[in-house]
Amino acid sequence: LLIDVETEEGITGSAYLFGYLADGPKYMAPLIRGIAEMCKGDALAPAQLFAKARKGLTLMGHEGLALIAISGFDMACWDALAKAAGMPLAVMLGGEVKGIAAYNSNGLGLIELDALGDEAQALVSEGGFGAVKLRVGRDRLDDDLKAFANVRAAVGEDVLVPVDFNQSLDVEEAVRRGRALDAEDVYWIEEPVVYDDYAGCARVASEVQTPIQIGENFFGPRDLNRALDAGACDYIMPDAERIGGVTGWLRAAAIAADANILFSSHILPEVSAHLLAVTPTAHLLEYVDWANPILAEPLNVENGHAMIPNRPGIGIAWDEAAVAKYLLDI
Ligand code: SMN
Ligand code: MG
Repeated sequence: LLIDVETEEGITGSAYLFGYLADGPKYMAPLIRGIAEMCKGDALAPAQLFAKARKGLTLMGHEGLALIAISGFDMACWDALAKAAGMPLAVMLGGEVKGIAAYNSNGLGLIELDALGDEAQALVSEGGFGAVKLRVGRDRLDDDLKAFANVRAAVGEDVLVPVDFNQSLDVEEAVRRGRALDAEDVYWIEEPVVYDDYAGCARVASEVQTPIQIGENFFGPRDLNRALDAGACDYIMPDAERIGGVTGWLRAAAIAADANILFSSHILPEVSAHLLAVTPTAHLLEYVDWANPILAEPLNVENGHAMIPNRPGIGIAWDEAAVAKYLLDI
């Protein structure tokens, strides 16, 4: 879902949200239009607009879809502000334009076991990545182990290989599979159980040696606090579209810095690169090329690093011909 926030001064701030479901953008668009209506004529002060939008929706609950919409609006507002200042967002936030260490997350889904090796090799060589993520949670533990072995054999010992269960296990099975994976060189185990079971995830984290990674489903910085209080994880990877855009991310980054916990990103690599540049415990950027078909200048990756573009704002501009081609009437 592409968002353009127009200012009276003529600067347009842009951001996009990942839709998750085929109908995802249809649920999100009316909320964003409502927020825009609420904030029309206000000063371009993102922290203030964030608070106003959140308060405006709070009687219906300010998490879930509401926070996704607020996050999208917030990112577009920050983009406009950085463009007005003539600075890349990272610079506007006190950081610098640089490369951010990344892993390639473009593939390695639940495909044929025999196809994983070739795909892993291709993912590592495009862009010189030092890390690549594998999706697991096949019907049998044995097939997860085979999947990992195939990827490891293809990429060699020096490439980091985190695995992602996408919440597919119950706590007992997560402990069983986690312990089996402890015998392998797995960089992290991501979302072993349903995203809001912090107590269950804490049991997995205490019984499994491999670091447990969660965070793409933190709805706002408070969820990060709750997860840390519960001892649910070793690493975190908030998603800019759920943590509260730029405004929410900065608050989450402060909490993570205090707790000294490594902070990666979840999808949305274009804006996440800027944000990781000012995250004290920055870890790895999740690189996906999913927005490339509609971007005039896609994010560059060099030597496994996502290169923050030296352009004002987030540095995204729509490829208008591609946008026209894919337009939905919502
Ligand atoms: C993921 C899940 C759903 C949509 C995008 C990405 C996955 C990840 O959990 O971490 O890449
Ligand atoms: Mg994940």
